[in-house]
Amino acid sequence: MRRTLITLTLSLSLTLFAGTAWAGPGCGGTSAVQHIFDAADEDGDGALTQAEYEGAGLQEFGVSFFDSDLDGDGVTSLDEYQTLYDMHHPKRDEAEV
Ligand SMILES: [Ca+2]
Ligand SMILES: [Ca+2]
Repeated sequence: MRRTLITLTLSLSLTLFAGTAWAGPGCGGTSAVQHIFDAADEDGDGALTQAEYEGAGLQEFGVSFFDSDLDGDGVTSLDEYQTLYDMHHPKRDEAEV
């Protein structure tokens, strides 16, 4: 039940977010999110399996693997992780992260 609510909320956020996100500052560089994601993505396929996600301890930031997989395809993509990250880290200088 809770997951459904989160997924709906994230879907709405993602829709609003998609139009402006990629024009913002930090575009073109390696962001903190990308860095975290790449470190967790052990096989480098651009998606985190549950084993990779939990192996990197990402659930300790407060979002379980199942909540991070927004579209339910069984892996967490960088876009999904970025969306979650932005929700939990309201806009501020990425250099502080
Ligand atoms: Ca992977
Ligand atoms: Ca997914």
